Amino acid sequence: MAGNVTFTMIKPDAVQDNHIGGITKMMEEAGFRVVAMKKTRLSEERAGQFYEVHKERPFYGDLVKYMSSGPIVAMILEKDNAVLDFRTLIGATNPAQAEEGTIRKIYAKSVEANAVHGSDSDENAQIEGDFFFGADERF
Ligand code: YYY
Ligand code: MG
Repeated sequence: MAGNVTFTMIKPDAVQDNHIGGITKMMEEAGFRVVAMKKTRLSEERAGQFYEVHKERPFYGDLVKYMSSGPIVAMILEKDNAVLDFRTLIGATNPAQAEEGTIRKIYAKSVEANAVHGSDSDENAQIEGDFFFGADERF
């Protein structure tokens, strides 16, 4: 059965450009409830840990630098079928391939600066949420 939470980050460019509100509004209007929310900045070491699954990929070094280049907003979101419905809401990794009306189509600047992260499985949603939030930060 599909789980009911996913994890997202609003990435540094979108935070820098004052799109926290616009992006969060799209999430809420799509039926997601904010369970946890935090503005923070990842060190290179923490960003490296978060994206460890991509360690062997050619873009890993740049991605880690980018994700630690400025503050991000981390969130746990709740909705039925959260992981898949959220991937639909954000659109393709490469914004040039993202559907009209998706968060990445509207806010992404490039494949790397693609506005938001979204978990790719229920298991990773749990792991990624736990990476940022304790039990007393979820409501
Ligand atoms: O899950 P998603 O964020 O859509 O893409 P992933 O394939 O997991 O890659 C994570 C992250 O890495 C992506 O959001 C941007 C960056 N990236 C990149 O900079 N260049 C690529 N060719 C692929 C991904
Ligand atoms: Mg991914």
